[in-house]
Amino acid sequence: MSDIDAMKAQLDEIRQQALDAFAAAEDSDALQALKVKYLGKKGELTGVLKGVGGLSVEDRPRIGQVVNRIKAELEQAIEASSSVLEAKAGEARVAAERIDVSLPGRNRPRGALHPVQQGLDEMAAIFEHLGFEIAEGPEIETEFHNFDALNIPPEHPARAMHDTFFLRDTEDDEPMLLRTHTSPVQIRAMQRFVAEGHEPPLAVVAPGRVYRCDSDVTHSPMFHQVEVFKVDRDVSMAHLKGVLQYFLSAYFEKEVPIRLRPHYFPFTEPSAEVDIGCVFCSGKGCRICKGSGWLEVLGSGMIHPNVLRSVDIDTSIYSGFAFGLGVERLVMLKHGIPDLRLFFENDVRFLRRMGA
Ligand code: 2NM
Repeated sequence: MSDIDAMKAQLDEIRQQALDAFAAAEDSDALQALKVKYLGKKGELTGVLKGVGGLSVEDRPRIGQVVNRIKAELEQAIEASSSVLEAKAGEARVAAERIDVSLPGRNRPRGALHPVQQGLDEMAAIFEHLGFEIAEGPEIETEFHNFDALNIPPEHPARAMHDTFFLRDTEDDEPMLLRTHTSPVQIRAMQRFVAEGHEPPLAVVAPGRVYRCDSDVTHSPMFHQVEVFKVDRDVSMAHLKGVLQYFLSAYFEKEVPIRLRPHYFPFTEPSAEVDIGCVFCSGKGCRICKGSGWLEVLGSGMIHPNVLRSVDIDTSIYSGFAFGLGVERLVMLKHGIPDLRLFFENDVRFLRRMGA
């Protein structure tokens, strides 16, 4: 066999191998690698051309022609294989992404506000409607804001370790505690108001978490309060009673009778506990109201002059009313919830039934 025939046979061999390999390529990457292997600068076809020096001058262009023809053919074959592979990849993608639009949708269960949060929001909204400003403050408090400023003397039983969670009590540090009511928020609101140079009227509602070292069937060591006060010239018990009447009827969404009974709080004078006509028996007397026809719902009174003095409000000009209530208790009465512990168990069946 002449040199040129041997070369042609070799080229044909490469051509056939390449065509078989292209047809067998599994993806575009494999095909790209084969393109380099056969048609690249250091590829098989180029390799054959290096032997062209041993041919006669007439044979060299002939081999050149053969190589160019095979090159063109292989390039075409790669194009064709490439289209086939791309089409296949496309089909695979469509198959993988296929969705059955006739299947029922996957429901995301809707979340709901905790019933205590709903109660807080409803109560705050009623007071906002009456023109009270919402105030918040720290849950970790000083003895001054939680006790002294509220006319609660050092020997008062509420200060004992029994009721208050003290956080720090060293010789050099100021003792810190978890607030036992939201009144320190009221004190801070009054202090800020005075420090900014304003003169009353000032009307504030303070909703929030409070802590007492107390835990049984009707007491949780963490619960929520809403406290309200108004300070102005000539504020009287009549204003207190009017606001209470409006608030309690708005919250219970019906006209509820109220009554004030004399009581004692260190931070108010005079002080009164407030009852509503029993919402379960309409005042006829039942198990819930223990036959009295009344339910105790909150504590109230006229802000003690010592409290106003502690925040530098002039008691010869101004007076104020204040009251405070336990949110859990009011939410329980409104919705007939039988057990305080339901609020803290986070049983989703309870939360969902109360959901809003
Ligand atoms: C209550 C009962 C009576 C009260 C007093 C004040 C403040 F800071 F203005 F003096 N805030 N809340 C108050 C008064 C709270 O809770 C049973």
